[in-house]
Amino acid sequence: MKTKLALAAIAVSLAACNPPEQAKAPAGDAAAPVAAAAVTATDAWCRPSPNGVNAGGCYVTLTAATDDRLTGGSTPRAGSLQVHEMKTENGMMKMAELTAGLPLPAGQAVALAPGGNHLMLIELTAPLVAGETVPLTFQFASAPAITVQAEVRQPAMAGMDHSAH
Ligand SMILES: [Cu+2]
Repeated sequence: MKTKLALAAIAVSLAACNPPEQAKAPAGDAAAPVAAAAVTATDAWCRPSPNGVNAGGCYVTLTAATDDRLTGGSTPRAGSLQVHEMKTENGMMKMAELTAGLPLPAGQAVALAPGGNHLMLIELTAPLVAGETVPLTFQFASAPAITVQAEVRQPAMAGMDHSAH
């Protein structure tokens, strides 16, 4: 587990070393390799982390241009960022890491939202406080990594503060 997270962190650092796609793609160079189209991220936000809890849930909607997969991510605000799913076991809602990643079918907006698939920030460096902004970097099987700014805010629906996320 530790090793895997460390490797994921290394992969993120390597990806971060590459200049942005637009900067390095020479127009009209037929010999250039075909760059994987970027994934679009919208409505990134995080729930304020409950008192004393060292983890937080974040959400985003991702749209891939071609079939892709969200394989993981990172944030300077936490030790690790995992992709989780919610599933029912013996009548209980439980969450589990999507170790194989989350499929992103071409052109389809895939929403990570409360009660379903979500991003889990583990080992927060500090509590997530409403009003602040958290940078989240996502890695994909094909597309280049992207970084979005997630706003920390209460969920639109009140009265769900006791759900895990
Ligand atoms: Cu979770």
